[in-house]
Amino acid sequence: MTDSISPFPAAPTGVGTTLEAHVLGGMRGSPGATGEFASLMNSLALAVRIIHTRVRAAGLAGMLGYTGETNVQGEEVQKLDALANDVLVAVLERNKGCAMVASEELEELRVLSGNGKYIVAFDPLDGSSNIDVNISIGTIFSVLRAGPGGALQPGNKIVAAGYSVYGSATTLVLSTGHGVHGFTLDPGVGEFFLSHPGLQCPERGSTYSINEGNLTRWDERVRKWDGWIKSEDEEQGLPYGHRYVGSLVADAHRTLMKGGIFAYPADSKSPGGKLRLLYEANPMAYLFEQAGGAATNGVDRILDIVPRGLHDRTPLVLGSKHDVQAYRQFMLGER
Ligand code: P6P
Repeated sequence: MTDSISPFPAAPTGVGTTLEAHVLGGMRGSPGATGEFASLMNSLALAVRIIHTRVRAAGLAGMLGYTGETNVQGEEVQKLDALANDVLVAVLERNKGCAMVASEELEELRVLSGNGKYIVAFDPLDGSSNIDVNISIGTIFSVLRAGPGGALQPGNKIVAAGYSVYGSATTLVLSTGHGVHGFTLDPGVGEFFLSHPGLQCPERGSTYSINEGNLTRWDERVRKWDGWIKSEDEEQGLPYGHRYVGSLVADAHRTLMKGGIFAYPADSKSPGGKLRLLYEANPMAYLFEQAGGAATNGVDRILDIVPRGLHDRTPLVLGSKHDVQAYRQFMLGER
């Protein structure tokens, strides 16, 4: 039975698949699974649910605005940034499967009391500049196995990644290595229910997402690509429409769902790129590849970059395989 609203068949009882049931279902095929991984996924979902309530109530609870502190990135810390970070650390501290965390808001790696098997890297609240104007923001995370490399492992070692979008609905997009699945929070129940099973990034899209305000700061090859993608050429399906929210989670989510390309290139102001490798680029790259898309720094695969520090930055290009490949051709001077 498919009801008139949802494109997905509702369960006979009208009760959907919870995130917990979905993750546990995925574990059935893992001999020797201890449940530690599933428990970690549920802890992350709990943290997102708590942050959801704080974000929704922020305007009423005096939680908008700045703390007056500056973080390791040199950015003014918003009250909600600090709160989201505290929620994630507290929830993961209680989950003995998490050995340590790396956060945009923490200068150093935080070792937790549990000697668990996993490391979690996160941007607790991405899109800070949009918090006070009620534009979608989100939490981004990736999970690595604890090992010699600590948190400085390349993204190809990631075992799970996800992001939430605190938008018109709160959604959680997650991959544990078996495709990408979207869950929508039912605030009345306080549960995430499977709403977008098997998300696939279309082979090609029709929008490009980049901060055009940086045009004069880009490398000549980026400017050439930018001029090409907005040129009038019906045969090549151009121009693409321009969409840019300024929250990575929002721009990436739209690109994952509808296809197209998101790019935050290096520029004269941010010569190494603006976005952070460990807890923004890597989780997004993992998700896009799991969904059949692509993610590069313009030339190289994001997931193959070996981090040198917790807060490394990188140029980031995410999107449909066709569109990312076209961008790469400009970067290689092939177009
Ligand atoms: P700009 C938000 O502050 C953020 O870190 C990402 O979420 C977003 O993609 C980017 O910065 C926006 O940067 O320079 O376009 O405002």
